Amino acid sequence: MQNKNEYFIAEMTEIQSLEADTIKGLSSTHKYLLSKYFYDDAGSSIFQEITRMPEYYLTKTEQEILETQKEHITDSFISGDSAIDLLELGSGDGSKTKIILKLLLQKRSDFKYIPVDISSKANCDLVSELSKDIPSLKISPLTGDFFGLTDSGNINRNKRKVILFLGSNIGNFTEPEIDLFLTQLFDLCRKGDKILIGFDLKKSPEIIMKAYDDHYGLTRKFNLNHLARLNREFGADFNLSAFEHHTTYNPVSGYLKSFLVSKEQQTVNITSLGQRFVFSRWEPVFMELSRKFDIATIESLAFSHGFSVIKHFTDQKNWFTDSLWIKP
Ligand code: SAH
Ligand code: AVI
Repeated sequence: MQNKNEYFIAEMTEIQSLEADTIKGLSSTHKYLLSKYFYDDAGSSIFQEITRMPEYYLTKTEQEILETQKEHITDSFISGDSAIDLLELGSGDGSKTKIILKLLLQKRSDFKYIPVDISSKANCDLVSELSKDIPSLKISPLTGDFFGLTDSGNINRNKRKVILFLGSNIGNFTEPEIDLFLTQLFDLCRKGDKILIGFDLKKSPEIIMKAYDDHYGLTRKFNLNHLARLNREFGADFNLSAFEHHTTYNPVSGYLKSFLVSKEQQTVNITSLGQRFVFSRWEPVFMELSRKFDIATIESLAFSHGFSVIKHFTDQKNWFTDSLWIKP
């Protein structure tokens, strides 16, 4: 039975859209898979391991920003008298968000936290963690693709809102996806609503490469888990050792791209989809974009989508920014 807190894009369950997107991506001239499907149960725990690697500076850096500037950030959320819905898109384990939630709750008790994530395990774990750690928090999780949120009828449009999109999740979007996402956010917001978006900033390519091409093999495992998921869920016969993980960074565009490259000519059968796909030797499959930004680009994204920038909360090294926008 469908859980009332689950919503789907275009009437499709996650598994139906995984099926359609897999066939589309692997049939394309330049093969690709979508990174939003990285986060099954196994993928969500590999991601948590990634966030604990010293080289994956993003989590620690954003944590520093939230810790050191939490007073200012929470004050800016509660200006005015109305109760707020605090929505977090792609909340994951919410570990950094807790910093904000705890302080916000001390300042105002009349807000509801609505974590939205495609992974139902991530949501379940988050709810049980938060109910132990912050028992008085009102929490109302939603499971599904945040791109379907505006049409899902799950959001109270009359309520004042603050929307969090942390962790540089926005870096995983293509330019058209950023456009669609920001257009949907603008539509979801009322005048005066605010959004806080985490952007990973351009920095030394060496530092960026180390975060995504780690010597523990965790990012490789994270990418290969997508193929393992297709083996588990659709009876595919991907031989994981026949693929090599490869990462590139372009300091001009700020595009960090991850690929799995087929080490040999091979045919993969996806039994329950009735599909077979041929991979040439050294044929790449594009797996994920993790884009890095600069402040000028962030400001132009805000303005071109109708938002005004209130402030960029940055860390000491200027490696990351949580950028606060308002719908004027
Ligand atoms: N915000 C957290 C987690 C980042 S990992 C942090 O900063 O650490 C990205 C999270 O977004 C995962 O939990 C994943 O399941 C979720 N996610 C990715 N694509 C999504 C989509 N299209 N809709 C909803 N959730 C998504
Ligand atoms: C969730 N997202 C912002 C991560 C990132 O940095 O792009 C996912 C990730 N991919 C590899 N390592 C971490």
